[in-house]
Amino acid sequence: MRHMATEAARTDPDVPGGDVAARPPRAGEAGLIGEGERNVAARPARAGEAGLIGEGEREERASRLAGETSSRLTNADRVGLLRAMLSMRGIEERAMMLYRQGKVPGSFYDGFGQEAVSAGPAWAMHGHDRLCILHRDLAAHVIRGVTLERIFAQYMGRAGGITGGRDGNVHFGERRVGCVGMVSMLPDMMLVAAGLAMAFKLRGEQRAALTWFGDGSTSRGDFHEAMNWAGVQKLPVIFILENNQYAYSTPTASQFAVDPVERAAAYGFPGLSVDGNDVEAMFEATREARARAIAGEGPSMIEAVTMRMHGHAAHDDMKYVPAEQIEEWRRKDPIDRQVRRVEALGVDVAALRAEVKAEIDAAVEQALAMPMPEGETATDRVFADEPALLEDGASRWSGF
Ligand SMILES: Cc1ncc(C[n+]2csc(CCOP(=O)(O)OP(=O)(O)O)c2C)c(N)n1
Ligand SMILES: [Mg+2]
Repeated sequence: MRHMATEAARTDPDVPGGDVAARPPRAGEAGLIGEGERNVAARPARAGEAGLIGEGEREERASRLAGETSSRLTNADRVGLLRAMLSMRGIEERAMMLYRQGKVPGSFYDGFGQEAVSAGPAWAMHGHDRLCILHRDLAAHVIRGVTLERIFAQYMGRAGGITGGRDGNVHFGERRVGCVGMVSMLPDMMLVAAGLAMAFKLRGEQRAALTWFGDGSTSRGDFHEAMNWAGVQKLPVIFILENNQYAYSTPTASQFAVDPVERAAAYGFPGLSVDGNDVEAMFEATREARARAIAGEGPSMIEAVTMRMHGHAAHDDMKYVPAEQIEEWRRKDPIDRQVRRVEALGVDVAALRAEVKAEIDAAVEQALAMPMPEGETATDRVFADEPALLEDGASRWSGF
């Protein structure tokens, strides 16, 4: 973390006065890498640098981050982050009710308790960056600019939803705000993000791609392929490992014998562990990783340590999760934590909550009024008959 912070300060184009977005990337930056650089990239990170961390250090690192705020965030950013997390929780709670009323077909997946994992990183990305968003990362869609009524319409399979009723609930991505449609084969979006980053590198563009993936994904071959390619090519990609302690009913202890953060070092780039319930810590870690990426220093893996507070989906009563574990994590709720920070700034959080609730009420009404798709349109947009390019999304951070 410290190492990365120093690196970012040297190279960060986001620092006022350090704007390098307009100039072409220098050789060795986003272009071809020389042998010497390859050797640097290939050596494993030293302990205490990034990558190899012991249990004690991990705890120390998490507690150090927990009390910190990022000096790069204005008060408006801090409130914006809280607002995005409140929107995510409010939308998902309402959608769960709609599911129970039979208005959301299939099942419903939510990210209750993980709101900081998507909000912090999405806030740190520029509108011309690209995102591949996973199933528990709703705040990222909201931050990019997907409207709430379209999200509800998506959940309910309406014509006005992002997929227009062709897929249910969380399998979506809005290309018009720079997001790839969610790939359900996990973690194939790591490869898609690596591909996007490869394009940026080949074109010499200073842009980055980011994707989230679950702890369960780290056991898959695709994870290793993406990590390897990103490391070899020094791609401008950010991998966010969403460690929520379970992959369906399998706890992490049964998933890996080696800390997945250490694996990043094995592929030649930094991995770091962050308190995933601290939205500002997640923002700061991602901001630093993005600065590294667009400076041509290659990928980063950020492990967001968090907890899946609900079952895998609405149909899962998660009786395999000990009650004490849930209780312990309830005390670390990411929204409560950000509320405390924002209240300390003198912001009326009750008014903010009321504003978000009103927005959700209006969005549900609008979505319920939308028609179901016409049957004869079912095969439209299933295949890419005409190329439809990704467009830019919202860029929320005040530092851009
Ligand atoms: C290759 C593949 N195998 C199985 C599944 C079915 N599946 C969907 S989510 C999931 C659990 C994933 O766990 P994790 O990666 O930890 O993410 P989490 O659900 O905990 O956020 C599984 C097994 C899938 N989508 N893709
Ligand atoms: Mg998981």
